[in-house]
Amino acid sequence: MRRFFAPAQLTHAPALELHNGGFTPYAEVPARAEAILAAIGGAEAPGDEGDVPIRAVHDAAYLAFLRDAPAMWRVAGRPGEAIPYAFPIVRRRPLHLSRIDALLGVHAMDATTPITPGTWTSAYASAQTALAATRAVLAGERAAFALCRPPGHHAGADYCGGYCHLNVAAIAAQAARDAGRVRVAILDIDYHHGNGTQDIFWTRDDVFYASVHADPATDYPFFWGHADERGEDAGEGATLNLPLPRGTRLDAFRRAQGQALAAIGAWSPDLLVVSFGADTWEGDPISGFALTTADYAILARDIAVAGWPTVIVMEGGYAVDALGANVATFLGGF
Ligand code: SP5
Ligand code: ZN
Repeated sequence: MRRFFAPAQLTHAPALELHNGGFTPYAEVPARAEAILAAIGGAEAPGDEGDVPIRAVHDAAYLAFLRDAPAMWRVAGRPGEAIPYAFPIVRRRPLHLSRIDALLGVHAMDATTPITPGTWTSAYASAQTALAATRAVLAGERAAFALCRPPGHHAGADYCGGYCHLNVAAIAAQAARDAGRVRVAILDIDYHHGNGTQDIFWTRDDVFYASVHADPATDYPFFWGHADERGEDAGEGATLNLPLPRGTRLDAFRRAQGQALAAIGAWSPDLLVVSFGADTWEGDPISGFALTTADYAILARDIAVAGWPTVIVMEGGYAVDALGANVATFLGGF
């Protein structure tokens, strides 16, 4: 399987994240990508398609913010990395503010995702990696892997969060649409619900979003991913959420993924994007499912037998020592 990665994706390396009332070491470390790269035996460098396919998903003001926030933070005299602390609660009227703290609140969904001077470079490269894998599949590959890092599925059209800045799965799906694939589906099997992807396609009937994830009643991102969220307007019925309890093992996960695949099959996609997170692994330090390394081959085969052209993008997975084996095993199932 062709696989893609750009070294510039390593530039984003926050030291700390604010979580559970204190600063802890940042979980989404560059070593994640290096571990995967070693396990899969390297990857091709993506090309550079510029920002047009990124702007097809993300707001221009948000992209400018991602580029400018670190300098604004510095100019404001702040030490460390840019982190928001005040958020415009739902239904506040839109205000056109310029203070860095206000912008951080507008463009972030949490305080666990610092923006560093290397963030834009890494996120941009991660998006190019997703696009390269998408082009490979559009050109006839049955499946291709984008070693995206930073990940993407928590990022919305105009906000970051959950270690994500640019929604690489959405950028891949949109690029496939713009290349003429009429019906695109996204299967999200990261431990966490992909709130950003859901938001981006919430009212659209051209991209189906199905997610298997930890119940948001107990797990981040809390405010999205409940079973009754099904999309709205033209997108009604084109979103499927399958929350599972902590402790979930292969059988229940596989059943839920099968339900997602059946819904995607009924919808008849021209191309599938898989948001793959290995944070469903039993030893993940921030998650609560109990999949084993061998389970990933079974889950991958269930997806592969459907036969859709498939772009696999990397999302979460924080047990760095096991990450390479988990990802390699998943890819080996295709
Ligand atoms: C892409 C993805 O998997 N994002 C996950 C975001 C989860 N954020 C909330 C949980 C933060 C837990 N932080 C643990 C810090 C350990 N140093
Ligand atoms: Zn995750």
